[in-house]
Amino acid sequence: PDAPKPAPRRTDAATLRAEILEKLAYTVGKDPLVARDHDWLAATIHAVRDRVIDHWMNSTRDAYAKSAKRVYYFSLEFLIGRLLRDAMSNLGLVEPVTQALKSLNVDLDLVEALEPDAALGNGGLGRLAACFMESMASVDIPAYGYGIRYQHGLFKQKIKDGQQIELPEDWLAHGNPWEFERREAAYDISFGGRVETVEKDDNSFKHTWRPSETVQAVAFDTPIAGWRGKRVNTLRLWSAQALDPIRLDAFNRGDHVGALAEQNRAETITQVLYPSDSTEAGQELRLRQEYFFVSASLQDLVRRHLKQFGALESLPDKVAIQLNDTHPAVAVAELMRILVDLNGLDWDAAWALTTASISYTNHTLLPEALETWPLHLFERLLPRHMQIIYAINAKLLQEARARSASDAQLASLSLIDEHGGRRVRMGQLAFAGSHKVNGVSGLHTELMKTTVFRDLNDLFPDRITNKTNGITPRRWLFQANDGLTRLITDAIGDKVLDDLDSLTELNRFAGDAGFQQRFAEVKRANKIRLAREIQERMGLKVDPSAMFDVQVKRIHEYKRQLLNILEAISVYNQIRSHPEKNWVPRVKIFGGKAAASYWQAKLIIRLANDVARVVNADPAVRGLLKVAFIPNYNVSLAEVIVPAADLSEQISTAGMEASGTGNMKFALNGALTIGTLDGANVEIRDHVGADNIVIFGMTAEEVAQRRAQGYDPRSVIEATPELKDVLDMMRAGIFSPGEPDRYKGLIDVLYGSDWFLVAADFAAYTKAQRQVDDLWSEPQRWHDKAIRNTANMAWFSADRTIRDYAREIWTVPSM
Ligand code: DL6
Repeated sequence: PDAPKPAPRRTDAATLRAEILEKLAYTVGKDPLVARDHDWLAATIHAVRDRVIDHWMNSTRDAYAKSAKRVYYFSLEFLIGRLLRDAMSNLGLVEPVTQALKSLNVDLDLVEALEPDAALGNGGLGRLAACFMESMASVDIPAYGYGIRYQHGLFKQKIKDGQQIELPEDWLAHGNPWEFERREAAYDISFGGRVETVEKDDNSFKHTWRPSETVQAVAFDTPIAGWRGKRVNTLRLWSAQALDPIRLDAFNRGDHVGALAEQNRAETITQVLYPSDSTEAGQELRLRQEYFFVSASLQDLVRRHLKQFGALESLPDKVAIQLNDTHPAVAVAELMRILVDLNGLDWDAAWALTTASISYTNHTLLPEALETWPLHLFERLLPRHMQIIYAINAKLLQEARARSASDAQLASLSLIDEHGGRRVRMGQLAFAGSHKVNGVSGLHTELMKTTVFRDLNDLFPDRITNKTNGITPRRWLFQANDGLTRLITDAIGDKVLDDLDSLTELNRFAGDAGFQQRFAEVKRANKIRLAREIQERMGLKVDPSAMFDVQVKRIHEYKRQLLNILEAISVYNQIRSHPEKNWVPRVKIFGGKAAASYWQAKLIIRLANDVARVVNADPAVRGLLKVAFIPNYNVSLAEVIVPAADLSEQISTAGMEASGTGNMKFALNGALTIGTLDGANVEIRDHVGADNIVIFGMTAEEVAQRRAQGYDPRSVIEATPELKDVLDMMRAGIFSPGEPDRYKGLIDVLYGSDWFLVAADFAAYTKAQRQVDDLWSEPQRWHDKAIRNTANMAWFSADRTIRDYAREIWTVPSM
């Protein structure tokens, strides 16, 4: 702590120019005369990175010197996207770096577009983790993110003949200048084998795990800079390596392939991200990934704690472990193993420390996404953990019995599912091992209490708490929407950059004609940028004066992209049959990936593309309706799409979207939402005002009732001629010439069960869309509402969310 601090580096353009040139020569090894854009990118990142590192070291020292409590965010996914703009913006370097590069005839915009997206996540859950990392640094909480350094992130999506093709992603192909390998921070991670139990003198038992297989977890650290560089935290990602990278004995015997086999087997663990989102990924490899990163992270934080504080009894005073979903839930058993087996604590003391340190966030109620593992698999891979889970379960059931739980209640809260094949329930394990369990929106949290965790909630009524999600305004407003940010700071001053709550002052300008015009100009410029992107990527021309109506997110039946497409087809029919009407020109923009094995979702992508082909080519439409499915939706593309949207589609079946965070990004950037009362849409309505959002459809309660009553979609479809016409067209092969059965799978499900109530909400949705058309036809009213959306979204800053976690779950101070 007493070591000298590095002198702060200068941040003027001339200094940065000289440093970029130096990095180009001595780090990248290139002469500026022959340097290519990739080389300039690497040189720029290295120059910026030096400044990040100064803050990083100060932050790390500061946490140590203050003996601060640290937050450890355990997540199997971090969907971070690009880091250069984030780091420059948070450190106030955008202007000088732009100037420095300009003086070298290099265009920053061109160069930064070459940085690969770090796509170590699937969707909302992973992006939330990334926003939280930035926010924790911004509100000055010492924190580590712990996850996996996947060699290959989320697949690249290509659309070929209208269909999704998955291609491998290779973000590390050109190296990663942001990361630091820490060979010294490596841990052994074991699997398999058996447990030896011996009775000790005091009649207690000592359990020793004799694993059959061990690999090494090696740390790679990435600094994550908070706003104004106040704090820089560490994202520590683990990579798997064989203990003995090349077994020399085998190698010397000439068995070169055999010698590498062990290495390959070990490295497989961190090879790829599971491309599943809200769907089951039940593979042994997935469980290995989960245990691998959890064990490495716990060993790491326990080592750090012991080194600094000497004893484990103070663990919960200095350590808060947040489990992002159930993926890291095995942490409960692993921490118990570390405390009891490796450090000799007695069970009850260890349990008290474990539950006081750990807390868990639930992100879904979809039954197929609630993780369970076949008992035999769990036992084979983690035999000691299985014993620990049995012991935890025995105590839990004992406690429940003592409070006269019924057999049905015991069965529901047990960590072991006894229906069919026996399985370990990770949600119940995470719940039992945590002092707080949170949902991610008000509605979702209430539903947790009445559905999956009803019986555990009865037993521990103070445990469930709500922490509505948030997004970082730095990436999603300041960086992504420079034009709007300038307009806002011109109107209400720069203070908004540090105090987002002051955005509410914009309400004063909502009706101001001059402000509305400038607001509309910013939106138009963003739409022109997106139109250019669409033209370049897809060769499709779209008109920036038309309404940009956007639904971008993972493709899932519950998110109901299908409802949106069916409505678009219905509008197409009406434009053709009533050309005389005053149709509002719209561009329907879709984007999102489907899990590779999720056939219905892939069919929905195909339908969107087929409909686009027909509608876009039909002269009778006269350009009034265009449909664009933009391939390979990712964080960087979202940064271009979100600021350009007029209308944000958040139309999930009520009760099924835990929160949503895209909904927040769009509203903050001045899009109006058309949505159901689901997830955080409910709170968005409360904040922006019911007049400034278009809500339609069944509530979560009505959905539950309707399903309970026995819903008959066929009768609904038959009573809704516009919908029936659309389905008849699909059946006739209008969108799939020569292959009328292509969409049979979608149509049959709609007629047969329609679990997601597409048909039931169709009429309400079309009505709401016409309401949107009417509003669009009155630009002043539209702009007024759009401005009020931006003005009232500050509450959805991830800084607010993180402060809530800090105060109510982690008990750490925040700024
Ligand atoms: O909490 C982040 C995000 C929510 O905004 C989405 O509503 C929710 O669907 C998503 N959940 C998952 C769960 N997947 N699994 N397991 O991605 O979390």
